[in-house]
Amino acid sequence: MPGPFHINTPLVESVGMSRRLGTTVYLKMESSQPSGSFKIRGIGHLCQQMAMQSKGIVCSSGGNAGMAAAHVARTMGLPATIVVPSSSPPLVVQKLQDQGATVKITGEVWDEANTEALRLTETEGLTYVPPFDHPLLWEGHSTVITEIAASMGRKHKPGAVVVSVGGGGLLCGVAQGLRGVGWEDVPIVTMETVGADCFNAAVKAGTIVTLEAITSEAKCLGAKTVCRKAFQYSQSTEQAIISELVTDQQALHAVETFLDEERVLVELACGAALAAVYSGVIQRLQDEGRLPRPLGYLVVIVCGGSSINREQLANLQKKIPRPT
Ligand code: PLV
Repeated sequence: MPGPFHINTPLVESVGMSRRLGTTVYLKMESSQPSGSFKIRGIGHLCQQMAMQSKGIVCSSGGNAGMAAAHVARTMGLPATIVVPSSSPPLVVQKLQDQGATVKITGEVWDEANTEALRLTETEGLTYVPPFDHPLLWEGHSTVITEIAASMGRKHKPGAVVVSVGGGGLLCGVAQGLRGVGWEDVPIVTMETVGADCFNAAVKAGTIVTLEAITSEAKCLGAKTVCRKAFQYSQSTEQAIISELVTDQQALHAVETFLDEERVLVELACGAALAAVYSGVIQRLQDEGRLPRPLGYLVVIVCGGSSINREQLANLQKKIPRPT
């Protein structure tokens, strides 16, 4: 069986973040994955289990799930069709094509692209690869925590883990991984941008809700409805999940600061997680008594993302107004 397709990513201290927070911050560098994001963990695992005998795969994606699916399919020698919404920048389409995938642009947001992917599954007999809502994805993503536990030692728990949330697949993997290593009492801080906040909306409403539109520029967080499992985790009393929002401005500022300080360029979806430290969200949660002070070390999952280069960064800097 081919794979695993993902690599064991670096876990490195961020001196700049640690200084800001007054506690050690470790970055789990999923931006180093061969497909540019954590998505390859879950998608690689799912394809290993489900696509061995397949005549091809189809994946609906804001971009990064598609990048992972295209990479895995190419390695497995399978054709891949990736359906993306028109909000995915041309740079992503090009990168998918470079991976040998057939790209179809359908709809304005991921949910519409997904309807088309499901249709192709039926009509073309392709294996459907979902971007966030599947137990095999969560199991694959959970290895991000297993690796941290192996590096730090299980006895040396983090004080909290920070993740970005789109459809909630990474969150489910992290929650499952924490339980798996006996760290179920470690709080998870979930980060979304205003306008791509389906998890936060569900937590506030106490029930799953569907957003009317995605108004954030963090298109890879742009699922209109969070997956059921992620919502269920938020309702569990076993593990604290703290749902927080930042603006696109704050996410962009985080991307820029991260580039300057850590010399790594990530997309806005990842900037949301980085803003937890750069915009003082963690510090505020400590002030409010929702996270302890001292905290123990903080882990930020640097989820990465391929939908960024200098030109795309400049586009975002033009589109997203600076705070006055
Ligand atoms: N992006 C998905 C869903 O888009 C995709 O198709 O690529 N960070 C990055 C860089 C991401 O690309 C994503 C998801 C997330 C975080 C959030 O992960 P999730 O969806 O598992 O919560 C609509």
